[in-house]
Amino acid sequence: MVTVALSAVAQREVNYDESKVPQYVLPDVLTCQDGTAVRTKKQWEKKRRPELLRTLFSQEYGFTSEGKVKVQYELLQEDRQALDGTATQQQVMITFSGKGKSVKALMLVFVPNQRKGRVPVFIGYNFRGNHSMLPNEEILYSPYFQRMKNRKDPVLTRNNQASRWPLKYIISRGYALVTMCYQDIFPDNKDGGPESITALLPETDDAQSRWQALGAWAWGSSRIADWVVKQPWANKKQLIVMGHSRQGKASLWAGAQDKRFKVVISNDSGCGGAALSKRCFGETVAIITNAFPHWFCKNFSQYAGREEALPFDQHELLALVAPRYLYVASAEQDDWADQKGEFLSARYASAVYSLYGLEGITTDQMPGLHQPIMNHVGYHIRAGKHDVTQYDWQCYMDFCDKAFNR
Ligand code: GTR
Repeated sequence: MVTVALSAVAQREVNYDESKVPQYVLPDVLTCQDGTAVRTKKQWEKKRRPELLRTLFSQEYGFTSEGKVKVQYELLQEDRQALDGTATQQQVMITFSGKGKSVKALMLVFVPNQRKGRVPVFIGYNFRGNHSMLPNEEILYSPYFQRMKNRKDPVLTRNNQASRWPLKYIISRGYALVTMCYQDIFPDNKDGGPESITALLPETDDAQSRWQALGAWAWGSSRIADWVVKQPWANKKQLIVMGHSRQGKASLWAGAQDKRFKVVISNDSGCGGAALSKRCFGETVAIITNAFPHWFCKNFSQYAGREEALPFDQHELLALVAPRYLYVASAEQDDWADQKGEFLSARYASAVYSLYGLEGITTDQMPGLHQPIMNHVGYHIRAGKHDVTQYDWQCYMDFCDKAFNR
């Protein structure tokens, strides 16, 4: 049993018992709010998809600002012989400016040197800064970490999260990777807003549905994509957005909004990501909105302890990716993220893929460990804990190879 610091509303034990999952009714992804059944792609695209997107904007992640900021990209460093000569590495500073303020974010880019034509590109945030991905001294600290006064802080240790980023392996399979520290876009704490990109953009009138960190992180992935599509080495029709855990939530939300992401990958994203909220298994709306009041819009908190009142569930977020490729992954020991809820969500989102004549996940039975499903919707559960492993990457690249006929 896990106990988490919770407010009164959330003070109850976390449920890890399948028999205690409440009876729940999921909204049908193919039935409009006015009761109309969606039978054609046109109805989905013109009516149901926009209405679902609106619901998620207003009730969960907040509205993405439609305002514009000035965005400048500056190449700070290039090494054409990185990763033992297999890749070209670039460090590119992004400066966002608006309302008389600016925010800096640093991209770290790896492009395979051996390539025939343009390559597919993974876009994914790292947690602990660009310096956490490899030992090399020339990797600049991400702006969020540059601001840290104590240069001896252990978080500044190089290479401390390298296992999540098998760079040479990714390059050897012919994929480019563009990463950035998510904290550069929105520092991950309840007071992060004023230092984030949301402070540069016009605010929406309604404070309840105003975007916060997840909305900002998703927006940031799209700004990375804006740069990537202009690079001579990038195949702009083969962009992949990938994220782990809170960044899995953000990658799904980015993929739901930005159709340039042709493959959308959620690694152990859990509550507020791929997992169905109405199952109340593992982390719940009450727990997450309490622990991370700066992630979702304020409206989402009204469903704390009242998941049955949610007018949507996370399978509808996943469905917004259709007919593009979607992949959801879980880890055996990651009960907190509700593996079954993640699987079922992908399963129910698949109804929209059927509408397009595409095969999603067509069984209610979760596959065994290390038995990935790779249709237009993919899913795997692997042994081990909440993490990103080489196995996860292997599956993602196998899936993308299939998606891109490589
Ligand atoms: C946990 C949070 C999860 C997940 C995770 C992570 O504390 O409860 O929803 O996002 O953090 O991002 O690693």
